[in-house]
Parts: sequence; structure tokens; C-alpha cells
Amino acid sequence: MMTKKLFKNCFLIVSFISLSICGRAYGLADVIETFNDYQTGDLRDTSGKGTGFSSEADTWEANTSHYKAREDDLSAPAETGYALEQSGTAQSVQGQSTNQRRQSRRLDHEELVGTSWFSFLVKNTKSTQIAGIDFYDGSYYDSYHVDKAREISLRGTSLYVEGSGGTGESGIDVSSKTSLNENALILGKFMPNGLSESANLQVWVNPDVSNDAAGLGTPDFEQLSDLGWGNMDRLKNLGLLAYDTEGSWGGQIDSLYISNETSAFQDVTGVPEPAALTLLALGGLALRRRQKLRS
Ligand SMILES: [Ca+2]
Ligand SMILES: [Ca+2]
Repeated sequence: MMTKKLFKNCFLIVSFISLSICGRAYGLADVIETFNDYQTGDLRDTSGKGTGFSSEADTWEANTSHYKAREDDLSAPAETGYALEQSGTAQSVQGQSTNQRRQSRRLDHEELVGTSWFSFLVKNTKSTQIAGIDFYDGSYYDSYHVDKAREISLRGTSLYVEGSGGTGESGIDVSSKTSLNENALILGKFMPNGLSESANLQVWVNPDVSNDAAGLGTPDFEQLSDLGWGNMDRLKNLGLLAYDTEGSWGGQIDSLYISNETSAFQDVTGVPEPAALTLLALGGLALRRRQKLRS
């Protein structure tokens, strides 16, 4: 018969393995950008100065676009259940609109082939402010122009997705889910379907992520036929887009995660997979029941 101590040890071992599975997946997104270690102020031409923006392949390009690192973090609305936490000096980025430019980062090394999940936090304070990302498909060196190709952004309180199969210029009104001056979580699932077929996309604004991907509910934007992004087998050339159509600083962006791992949903939300949680819960219940029986 298993002693109480042995049972307890078994539970601890199972818990450890479960947590290890969660722990290994946690934070292993291919792209993790909290902007917390960057030098503050305007990052225009900051190549070689500070971290994050430089001429290195795995960093933002540090081109002539005006992007500044601000001294504050964005956080997701509590009701989303989003559980990724930022560490280090609180910072986010904000772009200037004058030339409607972007900051780009190549994704050569990440090899984001196949389905990818992504998430980012944004905040607009005016209806004319825009904050989001894009996936440029052309040359790295041309990439500082906002050509709005493959853009996914919050424009004021509207969700915008570029492409002939996108939302259209006016976007989708998501003012029932977010407001100006409030942080918003944008979550997306990109499905490229190989080089010979068109890309598909689902996007949610402030979804409840606590019940895994299956519990997200209806996407705010969904295009499961032709998105108009061309035939893609992966995401590449990630861009930061933040501008104001009236001509001052655009919206804020923070906590940008992208992953194509099997744990991608967890990687971009911080929410452990239900299987691991169930294992932990069952172990805990069994232990409690056993203790109760013995008491
Ligand atoms: Ca941050
Ligand atoms: Ca990967």
C-alpha cells in the first residue's frame, strides 16, 4: 500500500513535471518584445546605441522613422485573463506620424513557417491615433515606409486589417470592447496554408484567453478564404505601426509576442494549457481525498 509520504512525493513529482511542461513552453515565443531595456527617447537612427534598435538582424532596424521608448508599460485588461508579465524597466513604444513610417524587424531567424499566434497591447488616446503591427513581404531595406500592407491595428476604437479580404478602410467598430485611453489586447491567429494558397487570419480584441483557444469565442475579424495578403508560407518582416492621421504622436504599443510552436497560444497569452492544469488539479484532488480518508 502506498504510504501517505510516498503518495505526496508522487504528487509533487507529477506537479513538477506538469509545471515543467508549462514552464518550458512559457515565454518561448519566437518574438518577445516588451521594449523594457531600450534606451528612452526618440529611437530614430539609434543603431548601435542602446539595445533593441540596431542594425543587427534580430533587432528593429533603427531607421529614420521616429519611434520613442516611453517610460511606461501597457497591461492587458484584467478580464481578458492574459497572464504574461513584463519585467525590467517599464517601457513601451510610440511612433510619430509625420511621414507615417514604421520600424521593422526581420524575422529571418525565427522561421515562422505555418500557423502562428501573435498578441500585442495597444493604447490610443484619440480617434485619429493608430497602433499596431504589419508583416511586410518585400525588401528589408524598403521597409520603413508604412505601405499598410498586411497591417493589423487598432485605429481609434476600430479594428483594422489590411487586404482585399480585410476589414475595409473604416475597420470594424470594437468600441463595445475597448475605449480611448484604455489598454487593449489584440490577439491573432495567422494561417498561411503554404505557398500555393492564400493566407487566413482570425483576430480578437480583448478576448477572454483563460479557457484556451477553443474558448475564445467568435473572432472580431475572420477571413478563412483569401485575405489578399498573397501566397505566404510564413510571417516575415515584422513592423511597428503607430501614427496619428492628424499629425502628432500615434498610439502606444507594448508586449508583442509571436509564436509558431505547438505551445503558441500559451506563448502569446501566458495561460497554461488545460491538459497540464487538469493534471495538476486531478493530482491535488487525489491528494486531498487521500488525506481526508486518512484523517
Ligand atoms: Ca513594456
Ligand atoms: Ca518557432
